[in-house]
Formats: sequence, structure tokens, C-alpha cells
Amino acid sequence: MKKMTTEMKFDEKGIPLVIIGLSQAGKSSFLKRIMTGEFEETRPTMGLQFETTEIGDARVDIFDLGGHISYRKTIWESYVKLAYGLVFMIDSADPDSFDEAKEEFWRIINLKDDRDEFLILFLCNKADLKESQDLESVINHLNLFNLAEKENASFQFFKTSMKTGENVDNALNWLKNNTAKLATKRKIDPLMFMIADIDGFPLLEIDKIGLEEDPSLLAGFLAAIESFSKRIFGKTGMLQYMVSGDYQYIIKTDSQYIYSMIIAKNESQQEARRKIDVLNEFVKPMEEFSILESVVVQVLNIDLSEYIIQKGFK
Ligand SMILES: Nc1nc2c(ncn2[C@@H]2O[C@H](COP(=O)(O)OP(=O)(O)O)[C@@H](O)[C@H]2O)c(=O)[nH]1
Ligand SMILES: [Mg+2]
Repeated sequence: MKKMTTEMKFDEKGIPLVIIGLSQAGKSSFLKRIMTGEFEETRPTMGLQFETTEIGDARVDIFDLGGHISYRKTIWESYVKLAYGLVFMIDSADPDSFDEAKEEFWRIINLKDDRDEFLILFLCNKADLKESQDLESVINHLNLFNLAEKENASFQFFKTSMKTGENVDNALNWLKNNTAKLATKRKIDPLMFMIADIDGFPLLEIDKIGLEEDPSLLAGFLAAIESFSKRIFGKTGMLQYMVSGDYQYIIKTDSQYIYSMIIAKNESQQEARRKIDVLNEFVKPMEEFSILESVVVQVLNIDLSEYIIQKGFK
């Protein structure tokens, strides 16, 4: 379990996107196209691999699906939950892989929270090969028309070739335009984040610099956590949400910890809840608190120069 968390490296900056697909679909070639504008025969990557790049303001993490050992799955599932957009790549010239791709695709889509708006860019790659199936038959085979029922998803399909460059620019432009739109809706800039034990004792606290000048905000928050910890005694998995003045307070508990965050009134409550949910999943199996700080900073996606961190109150 410890291994899983140390290997995790959410990036600290940028809109989170993931590129996923079975191995050999063309993900590494797509990455190469994004970075260099060129195609180069890639070598099959053996074993586990972590790749990352940038598209505009977005930070993109790339994962191979299928045949993974389970702790690795936990990692990319958490990335998927955090991601604003998913790029799913398929080898359109390999119809034998469609069933497995279908299973993985829908499993991933179903990981996304129904509260979240998110993007799906579906790339039917290797369009240059004569065995390449047309878009309609891939859409039919994978039941992609069912995406229309996902009201929170914006989706788009392209046939691409990383080899010839066909539709690569169109796909990237769709992604850039749509992530930029989502990012403005989903932005949060927490004023304060805290993990406390179940009695309300703070274990890790991250405060925006300048927050100490508003003691009422802090005092109100601590009082809320304390009363919350008393009220939920014996219950777990509760989430509480309050609005007070210009602020929103989001508090969640599991059997061990209380997670809490303050964001401004105009920011996305859903985004704050989502981040707390992801953190909750990571913290649960942690035996030590030593790496917690970096996990929190990465999931919250904050600029550390703007915050003060306090820990180890006990
Ligand atoms: N013909 C053709 N081959 C491609 C295309 N994209 C990738 N490949 C090749 O397919 C294989 C797998 O590509 P790779 O990018 O490593 O796939 P990944 O496992 O998803 O990262 C490599 O031999 C690539 O050179 C494409 O659009 N057309
Ligand atoms: Mg690869």
C-alpha cells in the first residue's frame, strides 16, 4: 500500500487530463506527436510505464490499460476521478481488441462521478492502415452512442493517424477549447484545508497566506469541525456542507479522520467535494502520515508559495 502512494505523482499545476487505452493503441505515438509534431516508430514499452505531457494549460498523464496489477489500477483510477477530460485511444485496425477496449472504456466512464462535468475524446487511431475500421463500426461495437445518456459528459470522436498526422490537430484543438471552458467552471482555490482526527484534533492544516488576518473565519471553522466531530460520533462517510458569509465549508469524515475545506462562495462546491473524496480514498490505506502532505498538495493542485502548512499537532 505504501508503494502505491509514493509512486503517485499528481502534478502540482495544470488542468488534469488522462490519455488511456489498451497497449499498442498509439498513446506514446500521440505523446510524441504532441511534443515534436512527428511520428517515429515507438518501441513497445514493457511493464509499467508512466508518461506525462502538456497540452496548452492542461497536464496530461498517460496510462496503458489491461493486464495491470491491482495497486497500479488504484493509481490510474484516482487520476481518472480527478481528470477533467479523458482521451481514450483505440487501435481501429485491430478489431480483435474491441471487446476488451469496450469493457475497459465503460469501466472507466463509470468511475466518473455523475456530479462532474467532463470531456471524452475518443480517438480511433491507425486510420492509415487498410484494416482500419470505419468510425461507425467502432462506435457501434463499443456502444458509444450510449454516451448521449451521460448528461455531464461532452464527447467527440475522431479517426486519427499518428503516422500521417490525420486529424491530430483537430483532436488537440477540440481538447484545448473544451478544457479551457471547463477549467473556468471548475476552478477552486481553497482558503483552508484540514485533516483532523475523529476527535477534531488537527493533524495537517494548509492555510492561504493572509488567512490569519481573518481570525473569525478560522475560529468559525474550528468550531464547525469540533461540533461536527461530536455530532457524527459513531457514523462514517458523512459529508456536511455549510455556507457562511462569503465562504463555503465542506466537511467529510471516515472512521478515522475529518477532512475539511473552505472555499469562496463563488467557487465550485462539486470540485471541492470531488477532491476531498479522492483524498479520502488515498488517506484510508495510509499507515503513516509522512507522505500525506505531498499527496494533499498535489490533489488540491495548489501553489505552495501561497500557503502555510502546519502539521503534527499531536
Ligand atoms: N500505422 C500506424 N502505426 C501506428 C500509429 N500510431 C502508432 N502506431 C504504431 O503502433 C505501435 C504502438 O504504438 P504506441 O504509441 O507505442 O502505443 P501505446 O502502447 O498505446 O503507447 C507502434 O509500433 C507505433 O509505431 C498510426 O497511427 N498508424
Ligand atoms: Mg506507450
